Amino acid sequence: MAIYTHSILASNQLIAADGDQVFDLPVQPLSAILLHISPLNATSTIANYRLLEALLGAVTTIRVSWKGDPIFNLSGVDAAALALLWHRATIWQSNAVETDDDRRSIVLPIIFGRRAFMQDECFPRSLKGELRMTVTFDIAATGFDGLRISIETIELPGAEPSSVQKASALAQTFAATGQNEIDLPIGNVLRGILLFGTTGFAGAAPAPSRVATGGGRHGACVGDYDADGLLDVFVGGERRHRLFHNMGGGRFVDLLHQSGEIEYIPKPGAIRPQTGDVNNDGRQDVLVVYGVQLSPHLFFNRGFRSFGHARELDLQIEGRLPEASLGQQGGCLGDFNGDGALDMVLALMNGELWVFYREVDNEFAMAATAALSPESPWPGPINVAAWAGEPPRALGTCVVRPGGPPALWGVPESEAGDVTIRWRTPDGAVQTRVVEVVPGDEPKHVFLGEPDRE
Ligand SMILES: [Ca+2]
Ligand SMILES: [Ca+2]
Ligand SMILES: [Ca+2]
Repeated sequence: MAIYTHSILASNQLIAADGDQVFDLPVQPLSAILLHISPLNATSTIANYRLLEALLGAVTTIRVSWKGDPIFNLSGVDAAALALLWHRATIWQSNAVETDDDRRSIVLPIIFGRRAFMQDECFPRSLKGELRMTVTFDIAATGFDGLRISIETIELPGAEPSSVQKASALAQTFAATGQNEIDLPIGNVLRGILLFGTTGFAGAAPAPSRVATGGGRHGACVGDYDADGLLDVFVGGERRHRLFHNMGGGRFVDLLHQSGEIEYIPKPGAIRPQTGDVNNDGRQDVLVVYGVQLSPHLFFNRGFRSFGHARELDLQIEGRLPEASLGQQGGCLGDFNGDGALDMVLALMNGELWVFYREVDNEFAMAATAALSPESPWPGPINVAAWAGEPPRALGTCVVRPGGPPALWGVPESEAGDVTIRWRTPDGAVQTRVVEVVPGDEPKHVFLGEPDRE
């Protein structure tokens, strides 16, 4: 059994002066460090209510070294780019507005494998004092009045990693346009290169998007509701909802008013919609959950982005689980028992968690799934599409992320047989797999980036 330990090395520690701060790291195998940076803005100067980049600018360097040998050596901005773009880890940002202190703070993850909590990818056990973290601050340059930091670690006692991820940066200033060569590090297996420029966007002024959600809080989900291969977006909101149809070329048009009952049945107060084929007809449906006193709503997609209210699965109409009408903290769709039929989980306002396993006629519902393997050479997300039947009918595009939930396409009995699953890898190559989906069989699983597993 794997054990995870969470330690707090520094709690809201005041950094009074610029320069190096050194912390001894735990001796247990180390998976991740969370660095919480909270600047002080005691004068409440609005100019010091800074964006992420300015806040990260207060951290000149984060260096983790073993016996003086650097394992991780990046600036705050580089570490954030690595976490966001490579690990796909969220950088938590919190905002505080107090009478005399308006400020933003962030939590920056530093991960010693491709992901946190991986027993075979972390920094191995060390002796006390061997593994150290040095953080260099330049608070003066940012204009903050001071800075507080917290440092937390995730350790995996007993882990015997076979690899550890090191991270370092190569800063390069290009004097001329055209071809430029950069010497890459030697001596280690190179897992990847993250390239980003600090002046590359000088000429591109941000322009407002043509689509807008309007006021209030919103939640959104993507789905290919007309199965044309382009991902559309349903936005559920505190005040109103939208359904942005993807016209291609980066153009979206709100076509909620031409999308069937999903236009007028969902009420204001939706918090986090979800997409999924809940009736295995090969068309992507929508679940709307509410932060206000309403039961959730499910909408079956008739194809062509036309939705009908799934009355037979409606908790309120069916008189099931009256507590759900007090609202939900959240909800999701997923095949939690592996029978090929999407199930629904609701977290109710009273804290209860309910799972609704969808009943299927046979032991299994007909479905094909695709997941991006954690071992995949591509960090994702990757768009993946499926076709079933003869002639082939598009079942729509889905998005998969490494280690994330699989895309699931239901297949109706009339279209039993070969299901073609197709995706494009980041190098531009199109990959195709064909699986056979027939009544009574278990769902067929395809793992992207892992050719031998099925
Ligand atoms: Ca579409
Ligand atoms: Ca459906
Ligand atoms: Ca299921």
